[in-house]
Amino acid sequence: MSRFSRITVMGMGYIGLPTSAVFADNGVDVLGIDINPAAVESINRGQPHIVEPELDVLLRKVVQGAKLRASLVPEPADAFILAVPTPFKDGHVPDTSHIEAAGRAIAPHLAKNNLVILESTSPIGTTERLSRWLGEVRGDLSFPHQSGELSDIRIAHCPERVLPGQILREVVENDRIIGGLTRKCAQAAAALYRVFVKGQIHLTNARTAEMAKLTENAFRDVNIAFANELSVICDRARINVWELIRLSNMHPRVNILRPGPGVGGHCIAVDPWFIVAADPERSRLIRTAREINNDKPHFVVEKVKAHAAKLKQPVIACLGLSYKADVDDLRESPAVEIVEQLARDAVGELLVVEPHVNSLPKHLTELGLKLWDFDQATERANILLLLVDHASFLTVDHDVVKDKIVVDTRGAW
Ligand code: SAJ
Repeated sequence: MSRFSRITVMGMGYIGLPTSAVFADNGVDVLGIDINPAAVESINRGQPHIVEPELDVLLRKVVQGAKLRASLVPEPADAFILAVPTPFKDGHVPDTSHIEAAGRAIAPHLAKNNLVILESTSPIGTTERLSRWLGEVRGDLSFPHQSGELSDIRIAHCPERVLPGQILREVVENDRIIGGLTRKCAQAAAALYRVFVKGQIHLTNARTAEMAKLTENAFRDVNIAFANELSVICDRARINVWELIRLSNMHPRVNILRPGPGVGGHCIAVDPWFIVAADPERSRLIRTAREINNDKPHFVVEKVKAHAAKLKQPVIACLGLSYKADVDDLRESPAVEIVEQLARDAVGELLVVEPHVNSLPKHLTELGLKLWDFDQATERANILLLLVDHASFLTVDHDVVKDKIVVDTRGAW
C-alpha cells in the first residue's frame, strides 16, 4: 500500500477532476478544491461540470463510495496536487498567479514529509518559485530550495499530457515525466503516481520536466504551422494541398500534419509562448509557428469574402465551432474567431451549425447569430464553410453540395 492515503487536489478543471477521480477509484481519499462554488456543489452531487467521455460514470461511483469530495477550502493531506490554469497575460507573458494562490492556500496545512506536486503547465523555474512561496509562509518547515535532500517537504513537477476526449484512458496509460527539485522529491512523486499510472515513469529535474511539457506542445504547433503554411502556398499556386501531403507522406521519413482553420484549445495555442517569453531572441522558429497558426483564421475569412463577393445574396453555412473534431470545447477556437469576423464584416447571412453545444456563446448571439440544424443550413446556404471535421459532418449528401461553393478548411470532404 502506498504511503499516500489522503490527497488534496487544487483545481477541479479538465485535469484536476479526472485525476482526482482516478486516484479515488484506486483507493485514495481525495479532497478536490475549487474556487467555483457551482463546480464544488456539482462534484459533490457526483456530476462533472465539464464534458469528458466516461467521467460522469466514474465520478458518480467515487462520490457515492465517499472516496472523493469537493470543497472550497483545503485540508491537511499526505500529498497536495496543484492543477490550476496557467493562462498568459498581455504580451503573451505567462500568468502564474493561480499557482501562487493555490500554493499559499495549501501552505498553512502542510506538515513534515508532505509531498507537493505541480501538474499545471508551467514556465521554466516555476516549481522552484513554488518552493519559495511555500517557504515564505511556513518558516517552521524546510523546503527543497533551502535544504535540498534534507527538506521536510518534497516538491516535484509532474506535467499532465492527456488528450481532451481521451483523458481517462491517457491519464492511466501515458508515460509520465516527473521532475523533482531533488532526487528524493522525484522518487516520492513517482511513488504517488504509481498508484494508477500504467505507463512508464521517467525521473528528471524540475526544470527539464517544465521544459518537456512546453516542448511537446511547441513541437506540435511548429508541425501544424508547417502544414498551414503549405496550405496557403498551395492555394495561391492552385495545388490541392491534401493530395500534396498525402503524396509527400509516402516518403518513409516524412509525416506532415493536417492544415486547418488555425490552432485552438487551451494548450497548443498557449504553451509555446511560455518558451518565447523566456528567451525571445532565441525562440524564432517557435514564435513564427505561433504567428503562422494565428494568421490562418484571417486567411480563411479572406477566402470566404472573395467567394461571397461574387454572389448577390451570400448565405454561408458555418459548419462547426469547437476547437477540434468531436469535442464541445470552444476555448481559443479558430472556428469561433472566423465566424465572429465574418459576422462583424457583414459578409452575408451566416447559419451556424455546432451539434455539440445547446447554445451559442453570448458574443455570437449579440451579433445576431443563432444555431442551425446541419441539414437545414446546408440546404439553404450557397457557401458551405467546413470549419470542424466532426464525424457527423463527414457523410454529407453530395447532391446538396454539388451546386454550392465549398470552403473545406479541414480537407474532410
Ligand atoms: N490541429 C490541426 N492539424 C493537426 C492536428 C491538430 O490543425 O494535424 C489543430 C486542432 O484542430 C486543434 C489544435 O490543433 O485546433 C490542437 O489539437 P490537438 O488535438 O493537437 O491537441 P490538444 O490541444 O487537444 O491537446 C494537446 C496534446 N498535446 C500534444 O499532442 C503534444 C495533449 O497531449 C496535451 O496534454 C494537451 O495539448 C495539453 O493539455 O497540453
